[in-house]
Amino acid sequence: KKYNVAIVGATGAVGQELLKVLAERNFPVGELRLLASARSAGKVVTYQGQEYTIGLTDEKAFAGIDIALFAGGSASTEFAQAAVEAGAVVIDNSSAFRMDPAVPLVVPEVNPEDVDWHKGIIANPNCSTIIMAVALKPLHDAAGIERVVVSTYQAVSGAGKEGITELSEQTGQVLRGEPVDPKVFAHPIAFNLIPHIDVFQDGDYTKEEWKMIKETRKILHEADMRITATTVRVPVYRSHSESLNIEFKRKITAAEAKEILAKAPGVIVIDDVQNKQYPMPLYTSDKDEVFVGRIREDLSIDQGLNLWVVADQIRKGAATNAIQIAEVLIQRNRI
Ligand code: 11C
Repeated sequence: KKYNVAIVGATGAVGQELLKVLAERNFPVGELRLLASARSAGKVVTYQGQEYTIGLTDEKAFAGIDIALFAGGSASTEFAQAAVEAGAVVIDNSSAFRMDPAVPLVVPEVNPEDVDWHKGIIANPNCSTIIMAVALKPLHDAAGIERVVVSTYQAVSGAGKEGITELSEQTGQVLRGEPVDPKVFAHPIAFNLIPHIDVFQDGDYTKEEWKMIKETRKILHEADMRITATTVRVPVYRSHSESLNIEFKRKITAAEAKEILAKAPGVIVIDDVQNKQYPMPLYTSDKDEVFVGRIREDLSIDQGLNLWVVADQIRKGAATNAIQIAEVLIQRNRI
């Protein structure tokens, strides 16, 4: 069976990646409908040797569509409901519905069964949340997580194509001794780190930090899990990195954790410190897995582990996860 698929926001960083991942995974696409805002509607793009004219996203754009992949942004709030009313299942990469109790928030390696209760919309979590959840889940199953301290090192492409342009331009400007003029980020990002992603909210945490806390609790079905986060933008094009300090209810050794993670779905362990082997964003980009290394016991507490986790946030953090959700929907007969 084939499915008619719409991509809303087809020209952005996530939209383009959705197209690549659909093709790579041989997703059973019937009709492919590429949609965007008025800014991009009418453009012609070539995909797998065929030309597609980008259509305008509006209420009428979803007739006959089975799966609507929303790449993110305000289109979700405006048009997701129209897509559902037209009979499509929406897989939404924006933050609009993630914390809605009536909407499943799904990472296929962690909580695939949550797709079963969808009512038309399934939310794709925030990229840094997905990457952390894939690494936490097998360890939580093994030893019970008591508390997580996470610090992120997030690539500029988390802010879209414009983030990449800003880092490239500023790097050249700094090297030439010219002044820089930050637009996408609050401060210069070339040769700098910015401990500020998205807007500041309660307790002086950023929205990105709150997403990591609240979304992880929902995905793991642990409403009270103690999690604290510091999210930082770094001058890297692609792949988010995360330092995790995890306290467990039961003792788990580094050797046990390595064994568990090596067998965990969607995880690749790269941890050979003698040979300087650990995950790095330069080498995890364009890959679908979550890479884990520097697995060691936290010597400051009795039952703790430290991990270094890296993954391509446009792939596993967005496009790949969304298409895996669509695959789970098909496997579980929920479409
Ligand atoms: C970033 N995590 O790296 C953000 C981008 O909620 O899907 C993704 C925002 C989201 O800037």
